[in-house]
Amino acid sequence: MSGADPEAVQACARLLDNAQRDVRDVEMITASNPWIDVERAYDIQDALRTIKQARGAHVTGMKMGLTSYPKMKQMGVDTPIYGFLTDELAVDDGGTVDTATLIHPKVEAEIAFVTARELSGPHCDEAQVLAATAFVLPAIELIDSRYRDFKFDLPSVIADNTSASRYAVGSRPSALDGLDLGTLGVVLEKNGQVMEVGTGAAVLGHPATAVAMLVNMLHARGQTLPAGSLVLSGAATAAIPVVAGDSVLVRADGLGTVGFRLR
Ligand code: OOG
Ligand code: MG
Repeated sequence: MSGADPEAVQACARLLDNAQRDVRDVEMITASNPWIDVERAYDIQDALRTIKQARGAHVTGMKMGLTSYPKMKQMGVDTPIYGFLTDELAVDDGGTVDTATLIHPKVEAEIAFVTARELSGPHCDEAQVLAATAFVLPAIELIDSRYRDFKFDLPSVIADNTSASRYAVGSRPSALDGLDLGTLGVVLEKNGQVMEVGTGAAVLGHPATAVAMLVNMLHARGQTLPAGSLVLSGAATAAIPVVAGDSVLVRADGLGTVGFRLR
């Protein structure tokens, strides 16, 4: 944490953790903390992870964000970012999410990877990711920025663990043989209606490229992606708002479906 006051980093992490637990939005964190650049923002995210682990949460994997043109355009931020996933965020395929625990949820369609081997940077590429992939799954990410009106700049959203809130993956793993993730189509439905359509190509040209970018970004912070990691490669569609009573479903070509309901 060179260059930043460790206590200030801790205080920011606690503020964001409390906002999530209290289901209360807060002002974008850089507004009152102009010292937070991208590096300091990842320091805050690391501190947030430590706080959650100390409370008993287990890290289940990682997520990439803002890897797709629909999302960059929607959020007005144009650099990919990463966050972490914990068991507390996991929702069963076919399960239910309680909106009383959420501020202003949105859902997006993603492709998830599960790795069989450790991956490390700095030169990880799409081929290495594909060779290390055990299987892929269709995924829904539910994002819920802790910031008022979902408005943030790049350091703020990184500090807030890239809006991570819930995720669900499909129940049927698919091997990569015979799949072209670069052209695969994904459909996001709400209450039986198609809301957004996308393709793997929307995610940096190929979702494995997003995983490789994650590995190289982790390397820059002295970390690797352990074997057995689940990685959400980033939304292939824009995100859509959801409220209690909605049900959402993602269909991905050749990968099957995943869905849940909000109450
Ligand atoms: C940031 C998280 C973006 C994705 O898949 O692009 C993200 C946000 O839009 O709130 O998870
Ligand atoms: Mg996402």
